[in-house]
Amino acid sequence: MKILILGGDGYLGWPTAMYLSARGHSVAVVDNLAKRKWEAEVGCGPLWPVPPLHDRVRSWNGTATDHEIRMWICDVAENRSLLYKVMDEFEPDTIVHYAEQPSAPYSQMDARNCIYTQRNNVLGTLNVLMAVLHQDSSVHIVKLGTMGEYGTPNIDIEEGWLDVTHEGRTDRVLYPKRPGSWYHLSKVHDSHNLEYACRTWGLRVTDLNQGIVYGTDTDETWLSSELSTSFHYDAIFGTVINRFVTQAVAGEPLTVYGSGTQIRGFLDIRDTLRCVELACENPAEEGEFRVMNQFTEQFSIKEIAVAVQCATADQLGRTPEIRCIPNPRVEQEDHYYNAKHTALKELGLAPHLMHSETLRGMVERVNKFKKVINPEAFKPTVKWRQ
Ligand code: USQ
Repeated sequence: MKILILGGDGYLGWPTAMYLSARGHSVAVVDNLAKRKWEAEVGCGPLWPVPPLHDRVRSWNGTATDHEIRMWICDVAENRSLLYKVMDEFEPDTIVHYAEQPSAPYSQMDARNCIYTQRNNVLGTLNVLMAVLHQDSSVHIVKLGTMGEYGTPNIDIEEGWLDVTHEGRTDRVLYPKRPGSWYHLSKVHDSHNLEYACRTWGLRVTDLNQGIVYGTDTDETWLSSELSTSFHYDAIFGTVINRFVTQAVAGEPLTVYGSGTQIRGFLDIRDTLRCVELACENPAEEGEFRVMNQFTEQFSIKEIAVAVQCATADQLGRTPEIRCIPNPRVEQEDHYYNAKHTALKELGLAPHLMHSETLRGMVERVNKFKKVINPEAFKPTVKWRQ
């Protein structure tokens, strides 16, 4: 299958490209290298060096393997005509769309970042829809959405759709969304635009509402340090488990926001790749807007902190402190949470669950870079109410 990966320089985009390439798919990546600019803007960077995309592609194509990944530098949100050219030249069967600003705190920093995030994400996705319509409307779009689109409703979370009975009549509607940041809202807008395009133009779309990803490596990143993917631990781009592991290694307190009773869905980075593969290999029907909730387990933030604390004690022989700090975000801390997530398992996902061995492996890997950890980067500086 020919798979075009938009956002191929990112934490997930790059390992996805290698994973699918290694399994015999013809893969091309597109990126505008914006993540590296955002990092420079907020003064943070990945824990270990991440070679430029050109070098990683060269390394994958030349020295590391027999496979070839093609590459285009293109801003999906700003350069629709170049995206059309890429589509005409590569003629993908499937597009995997990761090319979005992925950070909730970044989107909450100020007016500029709020508007930039929504503009970049919403317009980028619209351009992808137009590019498919321009080239071949049977191309399957696999779009990375987020579990945060749903928020924390007081009813079970379904996989994208809800059967509603009202005043004696029933209908199947998009599940109501109540997200908690400008970033998460941008993905809600994407979902609505995608569903409309399926209904109106007969496009085929899979929206993968992904939970919080953790992990440092995949089978392909282990092949060579030149194939590494980025690992962030700062308060803007670092996700909670990756941050807690780095804080624990640095001997700093684990920063639980608020009571830590808020519950989220999580998954191992290796499962992200498998889920995307399953979505590509089992495309949505013509005109179908298919939604799958992409996470494997749900935990409270406090449970995560305790698991990282135990793994650190086992691995390094010392117990990090867990510290509840005032929550910089506006989010429910005590709430009901039961999110369905059976669709990907039914397609064949066999999850890597969050065993202590996985966390110990992360601690071991991060510990090799202990000296370059910048503790200043742990402090949450973005406050939702300001
Ligand atoms: N949290 C802490 N301490 C920290 C960092 C975070 O307690 O030091 C808490 C937050 O308050 C929040 C939870 O951990 O309740 C998750 O925060 P996060 O920064 O790990 O994740 P989030 O902002 O929700 O966004 C991340 C990714 C995003 C993806 C999303 C999936 O950055 O791209 O869409 O996870 S989900 O959260 O399921 O929507």
